[in-house]
Amino acid sequence: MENRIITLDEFIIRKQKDFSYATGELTGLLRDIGVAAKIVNREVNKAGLVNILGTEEESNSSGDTVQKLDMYANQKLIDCLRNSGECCAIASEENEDFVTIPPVEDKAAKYVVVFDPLDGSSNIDVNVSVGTIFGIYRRQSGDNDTVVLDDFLQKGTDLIAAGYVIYGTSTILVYSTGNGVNGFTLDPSIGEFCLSHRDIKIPASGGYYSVNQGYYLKFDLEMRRYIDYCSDSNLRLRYIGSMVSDIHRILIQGGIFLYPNTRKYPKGKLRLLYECNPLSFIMEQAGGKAINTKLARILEMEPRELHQRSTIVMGSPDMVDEMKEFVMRYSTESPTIV
Ligand code: P6P
Repeated sequence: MENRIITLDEFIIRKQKDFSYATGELTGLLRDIGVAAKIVNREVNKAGLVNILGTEEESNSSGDTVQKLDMYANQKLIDCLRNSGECCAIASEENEDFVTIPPVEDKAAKYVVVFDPLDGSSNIDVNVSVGTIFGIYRRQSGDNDTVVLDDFLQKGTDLIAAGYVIYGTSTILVYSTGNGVNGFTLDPSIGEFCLSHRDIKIPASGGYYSVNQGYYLKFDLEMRRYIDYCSDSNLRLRYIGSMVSDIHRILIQGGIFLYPNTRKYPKGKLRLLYECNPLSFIMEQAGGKAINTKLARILEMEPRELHQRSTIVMGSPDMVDEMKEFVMRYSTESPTIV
C-alpha cells in the first residue's frame, strides 16, 4: 500500500484533520496554489518556444529588471488566489504595494498570501531552474474590515503555512502547515502533484556550502573566515543563484546556504517576507536552522516593510551552529542572539 499514489489534494484533505479549527479554507487555498503552480510550470517548460522569454521594459519594487515570465507567474498566482475565495489580499515581489482581493460571493476571506512568483528568474533565459515561494498568514484585521499593511508585517513564527515550487528537472511542490515538511512531484501524465518526499528531515550536517563566492572580498571578516573553513573542510561549493534551487538541495542533502551583507546590499539582498521567512519556516520544520548574520532567528525578525531585505544563513543545524562560532570569534559587532 505504501507505494500507492497520494496526490497533493488527497494529502491536504487528509491533513486537514490536523487542524481542529480547520474549516476547509486553508485546504482550498493550498489546492489553489497547487493549480497556479501547474499553470506556471506549463509556461516555464515552454518558455523557450513562445515569446515569453526576455524582459519587460520595466523593473519591480526591488529594482530588478522584470522578466516576462515573472509577470505571467505573478498574474496567474493572483488569478488563482482570487478564485479561491479564501485569500483577501496578496503581497508579491512584483507589486510595490499589497493587492486587495475582492470577496467571492460576499465571503469574508481569512488569509493573506505573500509570494515571490518566480524566484531566480534571471536564470530563465539560460534554462536554469527557478521557483515560486509562498507564505500564508491569518489576517490580523477583522474579517470584514479593510486589509491593512499590518496583515502582512507578521513575524515568520506566525506563518500558518509556507512552501515553494521548484521548476527543475522535475517540478516539485514542497510545503508545511507546521506539522513537518512534505514534497510532491508533478506527474505530467496525470497532471497531479504526487507525494514523493514524505516528512523531509534535513541531515544534521552535509557536504555542501552555498554562497556567491564572487562577493568573498566584500563579506565581513567572520564570513570570510567561515567560507575559508568550509573550503579547508573540503565541502563542495554549489551556488545556482536561484534561492529555491540552492535551498532545495540543502534541504535534501544537507549543507549551509549563506547570503551575507555586502557593500551593495548592506542589509542583505534577500527579501524577509516572501523569500527568507517562508523558506526558513520550511527549514525549521525539517529540523534545520535559519538565522541572520547577527545570529537572530529569521522567523523572530520584526518586519517593518513589505520589501524589507535581510541577511540569511540557513541549513543543517550543526553547520549553522558552527558558523555562529565564527561570528562570535571574529565579528567586530555584538551579535543579537535570540
Ligand atoms: P546573486 C535571485 O535573483 C535571488 O533573489 C535569489 O533567488 C538568489 O539566491 C539570489 O538572488 C542570487 O543573488 O547576488 O548571488 O546573483
